[in-house]
Amino acid sequence: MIKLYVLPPAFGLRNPGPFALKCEMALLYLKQEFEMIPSGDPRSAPKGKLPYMEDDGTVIADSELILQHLDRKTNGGLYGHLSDEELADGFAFTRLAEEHLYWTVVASRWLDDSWLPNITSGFFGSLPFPMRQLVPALARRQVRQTYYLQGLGRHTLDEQKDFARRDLAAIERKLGDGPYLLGEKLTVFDFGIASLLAGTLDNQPSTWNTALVKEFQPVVDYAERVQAAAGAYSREVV
Ligand SMILES: N[C@@H](CCC(=O)N[C@@H](CS)C(=O)NCC(=O)O)C(=O)O
Repeated sequence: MIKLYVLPPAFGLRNPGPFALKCEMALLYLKQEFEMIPSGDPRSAPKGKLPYMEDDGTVIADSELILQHLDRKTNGGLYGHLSDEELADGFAFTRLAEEHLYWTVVASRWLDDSWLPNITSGFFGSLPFPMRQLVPALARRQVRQTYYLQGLGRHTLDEQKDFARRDLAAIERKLGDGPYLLGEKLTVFDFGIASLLAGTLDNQPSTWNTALVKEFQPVVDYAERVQAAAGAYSREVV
């Protein structure tokens, strides 16, 4: 059976990692049998990040490589029916969401002083004192450095928000009237983009990034539509 190693629930999210939720949606879409295994510390993952997957002795780390593996395993079940133009659009918008907009989600959780207690309780709550104080502070310093190296961390908060708004406006325009990114059909690219949006829309309490996404109602509706179609939600659904 396929094993998908993911972050444990946090911030009111059953699957707080957008990259893991994307893989969960793909596994459901492909009707694969799998089990999700909460794994507290990403440092123990093969590439130091979650998710990673084990499939019959093969270990695959990174959500995009997981999707490539699943596509090969199912003879093109994820990408095989898409045109070159659809693939180009899909990968370009995935990069926009996962490699740019994503960093503003990270910053809105980790670098906002008022949100820090949620990071401490959500990710480090099981650590004994004084580790519960020290480890989040060290991890936060690393996030700040990474955000600076990525580039967005060099801008004022207002400038960061406007970068994110331009990403969200691009997604809204690309969606147009279509229910999904590429029009009428739900594709693998919706899984990654909607997972990222869903996490920032539903993390509790909300962040400055949540408020930004809510400025774009068609994008909010899209995130909801994809989660319903995929049968997997970021938040706890009762
Ligand atoms: N490109 C990776 C990104 C995975 C990623 O950034 N995962 C986060 C959780 S959402 C993580 O493990 N972060 C821990 C770290 O960077 O130390 C993928 O698509 O799987």
